[in-house]
Amino acid sequence: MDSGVGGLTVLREIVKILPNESYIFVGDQANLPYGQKSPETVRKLTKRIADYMLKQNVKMFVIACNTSTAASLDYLKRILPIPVIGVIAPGAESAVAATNNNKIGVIATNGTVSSGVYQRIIKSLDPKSDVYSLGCPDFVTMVEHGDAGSELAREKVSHQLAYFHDKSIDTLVLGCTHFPVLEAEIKGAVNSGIDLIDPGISTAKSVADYLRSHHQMRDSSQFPQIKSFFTTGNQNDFTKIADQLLGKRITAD
Ligand code: DGN
Repeated sequence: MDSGVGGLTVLREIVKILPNESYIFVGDQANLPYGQKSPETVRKLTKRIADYMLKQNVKMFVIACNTSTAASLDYLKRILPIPVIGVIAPGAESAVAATNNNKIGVIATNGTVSSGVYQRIIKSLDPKSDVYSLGCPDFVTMVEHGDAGSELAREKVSHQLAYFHDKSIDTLVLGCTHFPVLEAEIKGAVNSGIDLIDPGISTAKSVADYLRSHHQMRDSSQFPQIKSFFTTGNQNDFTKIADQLLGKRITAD
């Protein structure tokens, strides 16, 4: 699940390494953005989707949203009878593995930044690291409006990311699942030597590792694979952007 279409960037990575599984994706666009809401509200909204997923008999719940992960991963892990995987720990681990100078930038929603979860996990893995976090809520709106690739997006992204110019970071975490959609703009706005970390990639590995080690990975011959997409918002808006992100036409309910 995600608050909108951004989580599809995580789904895309999971499907790449687990092509035989079936997937149900819910984008809570009626309640987007999550980034400005209180942790309690985000927890309530995420739980509502988790309850829906349980009714569909899913074997695992992936919170493909950093803001929801920050607000509700620990809570949902405690109360749900199925494994729950979030995107922050895998992203933080990749950043720590990638950095050479221990200076890591994180861009995310204001909710994720003020939770301090990236900072906490990165510091627990590498106490010597310096973490510079920046809230970029406008990036989410641009992605939801399909503005990625436009001149306006390029300008806004480079204006915001100027914050990092004097920070000497060598690694930047795209700490919101909407941000990989703006990868070209982000790359153009920061020094060329900076490694961009998409937590979706390491989250996909965590999902696969869990299923493999618990013998829950589906064999291709077992069942037909199903992918279902739901939005709590407008179906046309959802599919227009989902098609671009997934590179194929989908229908959403
Ligand atoms: N895509 C979500 C995230 O990773 O934090 C948040 C988008 C939003 O709802 N503001």
